[in-house]
Amino acid sequence: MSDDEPIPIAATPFPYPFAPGGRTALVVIDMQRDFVEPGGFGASLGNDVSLLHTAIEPIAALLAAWRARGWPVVHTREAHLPDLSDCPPAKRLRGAPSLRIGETGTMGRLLVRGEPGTSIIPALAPQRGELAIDKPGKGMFWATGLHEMLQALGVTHLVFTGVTTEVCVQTSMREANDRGYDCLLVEDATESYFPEFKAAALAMIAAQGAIVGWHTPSAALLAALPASAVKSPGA
Ligand code: C5J
Repeated sequence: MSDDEPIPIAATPFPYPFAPGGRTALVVIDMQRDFVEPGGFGASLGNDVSLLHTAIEPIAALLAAWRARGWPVVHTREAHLPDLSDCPPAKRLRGAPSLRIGETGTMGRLLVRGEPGTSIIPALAPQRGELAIDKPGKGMFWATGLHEMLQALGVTHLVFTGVTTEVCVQTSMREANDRGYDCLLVEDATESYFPEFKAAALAMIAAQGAIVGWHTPSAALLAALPASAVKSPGA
């Protein structure tokens, strides 16, 4: 198979045309302590953060597969400037959390750039050469310059993982679809505090002939990745 030929991956609602040769970036959305660990923003909203932990191992396996092949990886963090000038009142004042964005919790100021809580959990920490972007919104393209970075790398396809499925993952996937990327969401590598919302998001994404994109389990994706693309150590 040539480097240009798409690889069909078993997916819902029909096979996903995976683009090999480094044209598919792995996207890891917001696997930061503020959403995944006790004491962060997710917990301040009353959520059980342990519900997100099942996604960690599948994401780690996908990261290993991408890294072995030298393919592009994008990590996002939902994080605001310290003066909160990029956090509109419509976001900051919404809901009734025990602590609001910018207030200080056990992991520093919630959702503020550079604070301990906005760092990505150690099991999935970004490596040198990977894109790691702070995004002030739910979508990864809003006010980040990411589209231009991906274009410069020649990326045309995106594989999505991370949290939460129906909020930042789905928003980012919709933004990506509007920008022309073919998007695949990995079912066991994304999670929500609300299992019913995760199920609904998956259904919405693939409805009407993959109106936003496809979804598949990580096992199906990993099994289909070309072994020939694995780089020898030191290459
Ligand atoms: C939320 C996110 N749920 N990363 N952020 O506020 O999904």
